[in-house]
Amino acid sequence: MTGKFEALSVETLPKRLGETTALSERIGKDASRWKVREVGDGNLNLVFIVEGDKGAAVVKQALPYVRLVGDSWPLPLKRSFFEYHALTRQERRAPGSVPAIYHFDETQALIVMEYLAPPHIILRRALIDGRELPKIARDIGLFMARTLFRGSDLSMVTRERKADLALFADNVELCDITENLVFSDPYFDAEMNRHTSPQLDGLVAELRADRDLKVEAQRLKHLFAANAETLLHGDLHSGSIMVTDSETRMIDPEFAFYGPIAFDVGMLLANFWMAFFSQRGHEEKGSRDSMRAYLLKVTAETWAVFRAEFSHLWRTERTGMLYQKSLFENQDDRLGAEQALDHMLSGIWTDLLGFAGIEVHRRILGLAHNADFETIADADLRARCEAKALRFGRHIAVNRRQIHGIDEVNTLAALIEQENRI
Ligand code: SR1
Ligand code: MG
Repeated sequence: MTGKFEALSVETLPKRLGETTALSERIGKDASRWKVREVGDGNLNLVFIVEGDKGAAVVKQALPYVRLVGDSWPLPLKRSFFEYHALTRQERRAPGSVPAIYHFDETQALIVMEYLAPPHIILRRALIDGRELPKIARDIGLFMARTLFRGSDLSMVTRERKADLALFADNVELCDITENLVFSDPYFDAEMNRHTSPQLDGLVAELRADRDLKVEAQRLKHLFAANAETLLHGDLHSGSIMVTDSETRMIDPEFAFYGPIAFDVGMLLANFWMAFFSQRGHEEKGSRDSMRAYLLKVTAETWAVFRAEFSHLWRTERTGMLYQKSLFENQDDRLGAEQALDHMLSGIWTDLLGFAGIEVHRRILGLAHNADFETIADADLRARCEAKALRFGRHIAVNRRQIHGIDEVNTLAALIEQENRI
């Protein structure tokens, strides 16, 4: 396809993409027989599943505005360019962890990619359903360690990393969404905010008047904006991951940019903790005790896998200009390298707690809520779950420098979850 950008529709897609060989060779050449469904349920884009005689593929197209809000909020099409380039780098750095890419059309802002057929399901949906997936901690922990290590100056040729940093620095508008929606809006009466009201009104007022919390949120925003450490996924929540019992794939990295390693890890763990706090709202068919225990185990295991793989890469692939081996191993100073690694991991730990706390807040107080809580129909019950998550988020964000291990965080989460107050 060439020419001016035009949004696809179920009706126009076969005609417009019928000549795209990367698609037709894969799913079947007779476009008149293609079956097309629009399945996008995210906040930003169109997503089509196209099935032909031979197979199926996904066509994802950016719209020139935020789908969730409408054309009153313009958003550049170039996010599709960043998503494409992030996916190709993630595939290189963590093979098999993202959908295969078949075709990219920059003008039409569309990516044709592998269809992850059922039983693939969005991870968030699976967690709401109470499914205990056996592989997610390991797969996501490895994905984060590999992409975040290999996209940094610990690994890359610094000239290449700087060129890449310049490329992704143009993803300004999507960073702007995060900068405002995640780090600032939840803490004042921003126009697009909403929360479960009136149940949470008192707590929301308390959080907005909480000076320590606001200062911490801004310190984290500063870190997010100023610490261009690695190529992030940028939006690694449980809605950006597709799973089966045996497979895990990360999708939707359109928010990709160079930022702090701890951001991806913190956002991801926050989504597990939110799933944990929301379980009380999904007990119509029986207790979720086992699911709660599973979710805390997943956070601990994800962090352990991340640490172990990051440490392994540190020892075996540290070829970049940071902490170079000539200063340590090559002088027979392995301990020095280990000391620097400990220092780095403890910095990531402290910061991820901050990012996680803030992510919890924005999903309950800001514009973009998540289905874990939103699908709890009883507003009083939902508010009780959300209030616990908000208190937990505040604690880990503000006290992050005094919290030294994941067990401590999970003990706190379990205690707060047992509390009986709004
Ligand atoms: C207006 S976009 C709102 C949110 O959706 C995306 O998934 C990101 O998380 C963003 O913050
Ligand atoms: Mg997304």
